[in-house]
Amino acid sequence: MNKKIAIIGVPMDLGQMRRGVDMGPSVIRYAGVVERLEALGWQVEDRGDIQIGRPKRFDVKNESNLKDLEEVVEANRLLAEETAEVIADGSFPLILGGDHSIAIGSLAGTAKDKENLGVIWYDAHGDLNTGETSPSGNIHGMPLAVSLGLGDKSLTEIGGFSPKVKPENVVLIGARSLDEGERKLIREKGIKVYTMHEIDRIGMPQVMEEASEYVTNGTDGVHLSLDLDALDPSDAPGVGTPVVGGPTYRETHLAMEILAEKNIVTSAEFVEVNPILDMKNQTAEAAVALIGSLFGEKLL
Ligand code: 6HN
Ligand code: MN
Ligand code: MN
Ligand code: MN
Repeated sequence: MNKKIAIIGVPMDLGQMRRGVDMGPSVIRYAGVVERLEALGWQVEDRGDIQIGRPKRFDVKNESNLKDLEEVVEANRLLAEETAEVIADGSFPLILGGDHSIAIGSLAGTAKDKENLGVIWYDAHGDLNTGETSPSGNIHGMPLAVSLGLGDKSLTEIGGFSPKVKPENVVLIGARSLDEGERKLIREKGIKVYTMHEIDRIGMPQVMEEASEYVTNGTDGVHLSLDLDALDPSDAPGVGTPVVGGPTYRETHLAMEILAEKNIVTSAEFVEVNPILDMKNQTAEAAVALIGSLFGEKLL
């Protein structure tokens, strides 16, 4: 294996209300992500963290219902550049959050020069709100909509082009908390979703087979966006917006192993780990184990 992984930390906590998720990149490093990947034979370059501006007052909404918009835009602009640079350098970008608003920048960087980027959105939520539909004004509930070209221009225009992804190239897995505006958008755009209902019915192996087939059909790369709140909170308590009834640690592990076998993922991010809400770094350790599986770790 001669491929290189470049780690980019994004200590972002302004896309939501619970401080502490900015420590996500640190605790994932502390849980041994670099060592884990090196043990698998990967060449790893840790590029450190993206600089995040500090607002004078937190969580202040602008007239478009977007909290801390300026700082979120600026950080995502930097992340988009860094991600594109890593890809141009021939490395696999592995982005560590931070809250999920950072997917705006990682997708802007990843989708540059890709006409048809496939996206796997593994999350309890849809992250398909805009300022108009969001119940919270939290930008971490909006990154997938932004990447589809919907929402405030200062967000959709990051990277200088929009949209980053097409609805027919996106698949959601693990959804169990969707706002009314998000359901409407899913129906309108015909977005493929494996909610917990489908996972319960057909099982994770079948979901991953179908989803992998779906996102590779006619695409030129696949980005995995994994929100740790996708997992059941009993297995990943350290997240800001937990929702009961998610896939287990084992099921998610299996999902990563199937992706590794298929060798389809070309960029990834692991987001929403908040050590203040965690139990003895359990969620960060889960993230590292899942990253190990995604990059080819096997039990035997
Ligand atoms: N996440 N749908 C809710 C909102 O405020 O828009 C929750 C979003 C959660 C976002 O977990 O990345
Ligand atoms: Mn979520
Ligand atoms: Mn999310
Ligand atoms: Mn494993």
